[in-house]
Amino acid sequence: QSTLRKKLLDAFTEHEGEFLSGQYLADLMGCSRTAVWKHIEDLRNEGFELEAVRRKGYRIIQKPEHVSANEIRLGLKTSLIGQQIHYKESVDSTQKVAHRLGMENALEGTVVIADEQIGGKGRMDRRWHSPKHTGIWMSVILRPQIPLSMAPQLTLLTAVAVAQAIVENTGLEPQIKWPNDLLVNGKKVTGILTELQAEADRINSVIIGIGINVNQAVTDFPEGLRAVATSLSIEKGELINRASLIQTIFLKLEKLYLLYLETGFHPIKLLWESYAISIGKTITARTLTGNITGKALGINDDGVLKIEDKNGVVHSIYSADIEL
Ligand code: BT5
Repeated sequence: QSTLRKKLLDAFTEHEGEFLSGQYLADLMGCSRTAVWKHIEDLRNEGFELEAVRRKGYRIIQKPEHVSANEIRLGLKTSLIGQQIHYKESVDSTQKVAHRLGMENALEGTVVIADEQIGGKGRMDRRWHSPKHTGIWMSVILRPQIPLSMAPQLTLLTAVAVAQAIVENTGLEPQIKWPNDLLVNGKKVTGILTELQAEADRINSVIIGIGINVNQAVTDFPEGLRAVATSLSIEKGELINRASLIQTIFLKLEKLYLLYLETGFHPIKLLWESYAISIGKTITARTLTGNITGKALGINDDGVLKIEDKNGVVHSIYSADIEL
C-alpha cells in the first residue's frame, strides 16, 4: 500500500505541475485505474489539492504542507496557541527555529511546524525520526512566569493535552509513560522535548517540542524502531487528518495551560495520572547516576516521579528513561 503511494507521489514530484493520465499511473503502479482513483481520493483526504481533467488526467495543485498551514488557521478556536504559525517544508529541527524566534521576542503561543525534520532531536542528543508528509513535528513557545524548577511540569501538561487530542480525534487510547512518551498499544507514538531559555531564575521562554507519528506505515520506520514505535494510522487502520489533530492539540494545550497558570499543577497531575501507564507497577528508572528499580508510586505536585525500592526507600526521579 505504502509503496504504491510512494510511486504515485514520486511520479507527481518528477512531473511537477503536469497532468498524468490515469492509465499512465495505473501502468506505473501496476494496478487498475480504479485503484489509482482510490489513491487519489486518499491524497485528497490528506489535504492534497488535485485537479482531475478528462482525457488529461490528474495534477497536484497544492501539496498538503501548504494547505495544512491554512487549514490549521481555518476555524482555529484558540486565542493564544497557534496565533502565529511558522510553517516549514523541511528543517533541521523545529526546536532550533523556535529557539531563534524565542530570542527574537516571538509572541507567546507561536508555533513552528515542519513537514520534515532532517535533524529531529530527542532528549540527551538522541535522534527523532521525522520523515516528510507523515507526522506532526512542531515546537510551541510559551513564556510562563514560573520558577525554573517547575518547567518540567509543562512536559507532563503537554503529554496530557496530546493524549486528550488523540482520544478526541481518533478514539484511540493513548497511555503516558513518565515523563514524555505517549504509547498506543504499548508502542511509542509521541515524544515531547522541553527546552528552556532562561537567565538566573527567570524563564524567558519554554520551547516545547512535540513529535507525533501520525500517518506512517510500518515500512516508513527504520527497522530499529519498528518494535518500539508506531503511528496513529497504523493503530487506527486509516489515515488521520493532521491539520485537524493539530487544531485539537492547540485547543487542549491552551485550556490546560491557562488552567495551570490559574490554579497550579494539581488538576493537571490528576489528569496525568488518569493516563499514566506505570503507576503501581515495578519499573526501572535509568538515570545518569545509576538505575533504580522499584514500585512507581506516582508523581508529586511538582511532577517528580516517586519510586519505592525493595527496602522501602522512596526515590525522587527528576530525569530518567523508564523501563516497564
Ligand atoms: C523524545 O526523546 O521522545 C522527544 C522527541 C521530541 C521530538 C520533537 S519533534 C518536534 C521537535 N523538534 C525536534 O527536533 N524535536 C522535537 P527521547 O525520550 O529521548 O526519545 C528518543 C528515542 O525515541 C530515540 O532514541 C529512538 O529510540 C526513539 N525514536 C526516535 N524517533 C522516533 C519516532 N519517530 N517514533 C517513536 N520513537 C522514536
